[in-house]
Amino acid sequence: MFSKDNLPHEALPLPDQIERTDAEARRAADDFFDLMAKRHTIRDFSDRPVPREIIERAVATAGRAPSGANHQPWFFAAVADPALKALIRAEAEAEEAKFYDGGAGDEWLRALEPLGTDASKPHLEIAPWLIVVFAQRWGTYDDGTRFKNYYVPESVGIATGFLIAALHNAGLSALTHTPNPMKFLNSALNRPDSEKPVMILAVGHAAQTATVPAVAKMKKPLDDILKVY
Ligand code: IYR
Repeated sequence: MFSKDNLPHEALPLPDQIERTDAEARRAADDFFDLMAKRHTIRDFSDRPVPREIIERAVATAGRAPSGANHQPWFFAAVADPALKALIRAEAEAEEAKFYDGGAGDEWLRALEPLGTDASKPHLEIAPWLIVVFAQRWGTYDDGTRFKNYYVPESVGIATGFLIAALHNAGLSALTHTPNPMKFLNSALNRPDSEKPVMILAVGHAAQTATVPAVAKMKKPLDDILKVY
């Protein structure tokens, strides 16, 4: 992280301003809705490789998200190495086995029934990439001193949303996977204690035979999520 010691406020004219008429804006809003409405979380991945450059570009897009004090408190570990994916799968499945064996509690397990999930996670090896999202609880300057980060869960959540949208825009599918606890990812990926694993995104092309649970198509109507004042 760059030092902010000698970084006074300086106002730049808004770069890259996009000018649209209301009609153009409406069309753009509709087009983006149509694109995003076609995004589905899947668990059936093809083993078709995905070039590293596409993953890099999508993570660069995530890095354009807004963040508390612009501290960008995120880190993404992109894993293609089969041995490392196998290790992550084994560790995740060990946690998931306890979860599905009752650790989650009845209400949570009932809530998951329509999804049809269980402790078996072969997709963690089949998907060509696993992107592990870390939240940086605190940061360090280049000289090693610590600084605070702000609104970390919010910032990392927004960046992860950018990432999922960027992957989808590139024709890739993703699964947001959150084994609990995820501390094993720090040792597997050699990340410092300052970083908290937030989720694993399995990323790749959907298998031809991929399915989604019917419940996933039941989205709340706009009236339930928006009130205009
Ligand atoms: N982490 C488990 C359980 C799970 C929890 C939620 I909340 C989901 O939306 C889906 C699954 C698993 O991945 O199976």
